[in-house]
Amino acid sequence: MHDKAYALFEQQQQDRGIDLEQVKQKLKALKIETPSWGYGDSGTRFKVFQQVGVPRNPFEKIDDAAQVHRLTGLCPAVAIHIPWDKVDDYEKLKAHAQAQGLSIGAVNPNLFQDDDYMFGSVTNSIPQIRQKAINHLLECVEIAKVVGSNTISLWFADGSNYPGQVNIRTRKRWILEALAELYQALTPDMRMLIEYKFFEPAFYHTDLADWGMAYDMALKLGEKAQVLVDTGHHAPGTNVEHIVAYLLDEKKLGGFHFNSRKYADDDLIVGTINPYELFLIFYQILDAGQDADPAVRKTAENIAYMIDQSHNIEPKIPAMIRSVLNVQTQYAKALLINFDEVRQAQERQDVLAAEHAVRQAFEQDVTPLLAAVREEMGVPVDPMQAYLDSGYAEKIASRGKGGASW
Ligand code: LRH
Ligand code: MN
Ligand code: MN
Repeated sequence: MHDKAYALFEQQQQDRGIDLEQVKQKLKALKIETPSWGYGDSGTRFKVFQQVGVPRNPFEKIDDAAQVHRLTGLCPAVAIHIPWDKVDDYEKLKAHAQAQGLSIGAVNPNLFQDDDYMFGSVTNSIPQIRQKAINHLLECVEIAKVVGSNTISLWFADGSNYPGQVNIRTRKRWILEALAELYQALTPDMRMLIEYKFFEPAFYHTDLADWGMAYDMALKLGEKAQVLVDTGHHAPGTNVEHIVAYLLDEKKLGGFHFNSRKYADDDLIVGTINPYELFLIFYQILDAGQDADPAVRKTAENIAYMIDQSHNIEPKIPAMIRSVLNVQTQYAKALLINFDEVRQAQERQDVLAAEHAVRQAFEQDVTPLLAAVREEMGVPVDPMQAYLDSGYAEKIASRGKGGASW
């Protein structure tokens, strides 16, 4: 059945001028990091529902991430958040991951859940609190060294609720000062990713509110600082793929936090609300991957793809599997764009033909392609069904309720 469907698909793509071997190679190289916090209990400000089988500690979060990787072949790294994933022995955490074929990915400092940070962390007007926040950033570099991670992923909740509450320019300087100290502490193979968000938890101003502010910081800091685009961190209507293209061209796009949003920073399963946006993001990345400038191509190849989602009512592991499969699907579709056709239409200024060339790839059914790729990768053709059949959910039920939550 697969063979027949694949043979037809192969013929169709050949007729469209697509090199399927190259497409398959790229699909096999796709890596998506999952977040440790996506396996724990989380919710909204109204309620955190406790689910059965939720990991009780960072080691069990890694076990669940390993299960996602075993079934999808897509997720060999797991991001950690400190202190949510604070342990006494980080060597042990690294070894625990390695024993299951995983590595520890981005280390995320947490500067938003300590009482001291009520009025800001690195932007607090009290110097001792700013220092405490900087010390935490430096501590995360040390943790990254021990767990073998080369990425520090930063997001600051700092902001204010009312006009006049703070001095925006002074805080801008403090945030750069803190980032510069962190930058100095990075080892040569490390990079720092600066994530922006326009609101929440602060509702009047956020110190790093948009890609321009994050870019400005990254530019001032140097090559090892890049911007992280969390797809949920934009005002409705924002053209995220334009931001992606701009940052790629400036060699400043470092990573993504993929998730879906309908209204705000909803952190829903990736690709469930606007899969076309995800496809168009990959279109920009693949286009930059063919740029004449090798530095742009290198930037496109070094993007850290990460999931950042929280589950309130969803079962955690299937929700994560759904997300990574949706990323894989949209990436596969973007790989089917005939870029020569797009370019030629652009040169002719043929608006409709250019749009058609892009959309046509989105409309392809990639099921046979993904089945073939999964078979060749030695993972189940239907990872979700394989999870449901695996007995893993029944096994972890013995953890009971009341696991880790943020
Ligand atoms: C902030 C954010 C950031 C945090 C994560 C838990 O909204 O996207 O990446 O680290 O959520
Ligand atoms: Mn994020
Ligand atoms: Mn977020």
